[in-house]
Amino acid sequence: MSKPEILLVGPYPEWDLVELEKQYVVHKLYEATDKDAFLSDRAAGIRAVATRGELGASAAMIEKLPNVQIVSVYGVGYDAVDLPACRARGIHVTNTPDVLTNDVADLGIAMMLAQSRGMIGAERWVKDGSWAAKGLYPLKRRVWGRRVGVLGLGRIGFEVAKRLKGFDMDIAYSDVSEKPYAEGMTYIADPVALAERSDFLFVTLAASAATRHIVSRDVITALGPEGMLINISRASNIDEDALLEALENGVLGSAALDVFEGEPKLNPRFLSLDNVLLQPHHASGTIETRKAMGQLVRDNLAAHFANAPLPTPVV
Ligand code: 8YV
Repeated sequence: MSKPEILLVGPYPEWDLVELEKQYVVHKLYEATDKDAFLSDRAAGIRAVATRGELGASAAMIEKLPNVQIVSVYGVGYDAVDLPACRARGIHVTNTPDVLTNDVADLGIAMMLAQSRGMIGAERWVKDGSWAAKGLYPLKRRVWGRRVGVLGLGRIGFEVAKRLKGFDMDIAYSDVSEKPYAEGMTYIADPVALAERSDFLFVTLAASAATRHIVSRDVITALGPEGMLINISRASNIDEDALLEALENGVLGSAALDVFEGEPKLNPRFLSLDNVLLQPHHASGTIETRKAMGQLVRDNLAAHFANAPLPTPVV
């Protein structure tokens, strides 16, 4: 039997590519200079799309692929996949939940600690000789015992909160409803009220049209000049213009961000701020997790082509 043809939207690690190429003819969209011509030449044969969380699959792309049956996302977030376009054509969509939850939560905590204790600047202080020349590093802010808000108590938010308990923090959360598993945490429905009582605010909710700019100018202002915003979800959850303005004017104390509008070409205003910790969207970026994500992408594709139930369907 001939191998099914799949479209790979962005690069995967070599170990995944090797495995995919054993089962499928893989068309690498990211290598094409003229993407439209590349798609039109191959469109008829393509039966599956393998993409990444931040790359997704647009309505325009899906429209160009008349025989596509499944979009398999390497990532938990599928906000960049046009779900209505997929639903309209009966195209399945799968993602990679659970396998990345703990690593994403770990990076969020690391970002909070690194930023609050000024670890990046502290390393520079050692390496550039400031320690010897100037003496002690400026004092920074404590983490343990302080007030923290978690916006979105889903799988990742819950794992963040679990870790925060280890720092004896006073935890509140906001979500569409109170969660029965939120033991020892205060429920505050309104994100502005949540920000008002928080020293640190984690953004951990799945992005959708409904959550766009949920971290509004008002939320950012409520977090205040001593507050820190930590985003390990999607940039679209935050009003980025309001965030930049607040960071530049001291309306917000600081931010630790793994995701940006237009990434990887983020707004250059971020680069000149000294109250931000910037990360290259790598919260799920461990070898262990990425291998599990790649396996789950392949498991979903294999199940689809075997007419078996999909392990992690979204649609
Ligand atoms: C990316 C993510 O998919 O899980 C998500 O939603 O955004 C990430 O895990 C990952 O960076 C691979 O591109």
